[in-house]
Amino acid sequence: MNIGIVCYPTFGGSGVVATELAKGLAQRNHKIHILSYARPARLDTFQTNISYHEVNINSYPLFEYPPYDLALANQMANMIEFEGIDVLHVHYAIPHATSAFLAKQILGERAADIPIITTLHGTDITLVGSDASYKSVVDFSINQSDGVTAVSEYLKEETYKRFDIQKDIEVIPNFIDLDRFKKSNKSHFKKAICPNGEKIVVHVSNFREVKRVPEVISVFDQILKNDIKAKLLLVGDGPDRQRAERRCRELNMCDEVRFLGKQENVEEILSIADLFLIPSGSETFGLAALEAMSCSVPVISSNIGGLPEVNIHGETGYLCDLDDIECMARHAVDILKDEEHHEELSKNARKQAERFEMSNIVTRYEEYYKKIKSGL
Ligand code: GMT
Repeated sequence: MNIGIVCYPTFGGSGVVATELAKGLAQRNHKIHILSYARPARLDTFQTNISYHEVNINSYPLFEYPPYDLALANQMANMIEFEGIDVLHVHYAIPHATSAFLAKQILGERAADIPIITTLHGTDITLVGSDASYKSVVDFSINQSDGVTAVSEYLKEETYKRFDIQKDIEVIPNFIDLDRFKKSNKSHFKKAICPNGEKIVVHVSNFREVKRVPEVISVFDQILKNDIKAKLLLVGDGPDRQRAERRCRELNMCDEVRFLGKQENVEEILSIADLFLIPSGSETFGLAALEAMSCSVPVISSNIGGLPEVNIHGETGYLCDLDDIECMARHAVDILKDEEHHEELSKNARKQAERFEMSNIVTRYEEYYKKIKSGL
């Protein structure tokens, strides 16, 4: 098939899932056309069967806000027509599903049998999408899509609760490349960071408020106070970076915390991790947790959103109520102090990650494309 994939290019989950899906489909000889406003972070090397199209938005003095959605729709219409697209798969409802609807309207009969598939990822529903300024447009655009998928059961239910959706939503979860995300020997790296055999606690996110990075630091502070020698590696960057730095200064433990910024090869850092913390206030799936688990790292997360579908309490790690620092710290200390228990959780974490193995999920998307296309 000739498949158009539209996504945000950022390190955030939806862009990562879209790009990894593009790579998986390209390996199966589909021709993939990625459309975005910049080259996606995970599209870092040349890939046979993938072409990248950049959305051009020219500025004009009248436009205080350049109309990205229109430029996107225009380019989608061109792509469908001139590249012979069979399926257009957009990731994140806003504005991608809306622009896709417009592109299809522009082409009329010429695009009647080209399905628009929208994958809902999370904040497009739970935060941004539910905002009154966008809600009606999101409602409309989801209902106009020919196929709709969500990355977890939680997100599916939440979408039905928050919007007036008449479509069936198919749950196709996030996935993981088990060969890339596996524990590998990085002992030289571990020694450089922890010369005295300290434990390594890791958090990876885009440091938005919803990720609760200062809370990660508070949990880590409790770990140190329980006489565990440890280092905290914070991977990523974003708006809460300064608040996080302030929290570690207030707690007087900045020497034990390393801010590593955005990293391409997260699997190398996860390979030396003993524990992964993800205390998010909202998380429709938690791809970062899955990446950690695939590298055999136990996870302590909040008990919200789609996280319980990924992290299994008492098996692959622990889940605590939102903002319950004491609970997260207690479990963290137990895990880090008990090697046997740590070993068991690590094994289970990897096993659970295997349920989300990439090629199975890529097959599910392929089948879904065929099903929706044959219904048009
Ligand atoms: O979590 C983010 O800030 C990025 C966000 C996105 O929309 O790109 O991630 C969402 O989609 C990911 C991929 O499907 C999910 O794994 C994340 O849980 C979800 N984030 C939130 O719900 C906050």
